[in-house]
Amino acid sequence: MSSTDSVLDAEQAGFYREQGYLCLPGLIGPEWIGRLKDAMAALVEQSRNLTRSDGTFDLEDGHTADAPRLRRVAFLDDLNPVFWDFARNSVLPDVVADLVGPDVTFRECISNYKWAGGGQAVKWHQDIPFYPHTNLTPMQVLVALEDVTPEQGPLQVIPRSHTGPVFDHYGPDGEWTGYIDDADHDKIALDTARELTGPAGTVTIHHGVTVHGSKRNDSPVGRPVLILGYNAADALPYTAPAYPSSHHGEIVRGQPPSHARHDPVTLRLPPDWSGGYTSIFAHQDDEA
Ligand SMILES: O=C(O)CCC(=O)C(=O)O
Repeated sequence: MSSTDSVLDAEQAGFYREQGYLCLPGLIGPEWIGRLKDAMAALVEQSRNLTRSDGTFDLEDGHTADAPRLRRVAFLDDLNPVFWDFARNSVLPDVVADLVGPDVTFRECISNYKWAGGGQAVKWHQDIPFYPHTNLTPMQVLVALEDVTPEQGPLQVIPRSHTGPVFDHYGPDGEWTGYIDDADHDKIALDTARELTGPAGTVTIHHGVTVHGSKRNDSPVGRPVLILGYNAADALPYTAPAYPSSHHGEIVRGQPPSHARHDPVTLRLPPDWSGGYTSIFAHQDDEA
């Protein structure tokens, strides 16, 4: 797929390189947001009769048919064509191409609902330990489907933490936890955390090494976000993906890679996800 016009200016791309994140308020217009919200609402309907989480639907405690409470739905690009259309044909892959392109690979499309009245916190973590690649270009893109205020548990990032180190996401007992142990918190400038808020359609992007998390949503308003993973096409994974949808690894801008590019970094291997993955919420809550 050929490249299209630049979306980001040099200052925005420079900010991402220096700070390891970017916040683009209201980047996605109401037409896309409306289509995506309809598709997300249809998934909530589909979840009503589920009584337990599976590899696709991740339910919060207290989920019932009458009052559904979702933490996450995965494999969205396979569940409804609107999500794949968005992942491939919206402005997002162009934004990613501006940061690490021109050749861009799609990795995954999932949603976090962060339900009103107690939606689960996400503990401090980095993404690259979940899916090591030959280089550090993998990034996560969050698209706010509703307005996000500080009360709803917005994404928080630690500026410049993408320069390292990469922390262990295993606990002292050697079990995968999916978060950075408290013992390492004094090595992270947590007091510099930035809360990324904005109107529906706001897009945030964070680098795979950026430390990030979000607080519990005790507000009466949900905080549904779509999460899309992309990377430079010359970043090749060497462990099983958590969410191997039919589009995982597809080139969405530019050309397929002829080489794997390596960054000089040692990454501890995550558990083998080839037998199935639940969600970061389940691991962090020790349910997995
Ligand atoms: O939804 C959030 O606030 C955090 C998203 C995230 O970091 C994740 O799901 O890995």
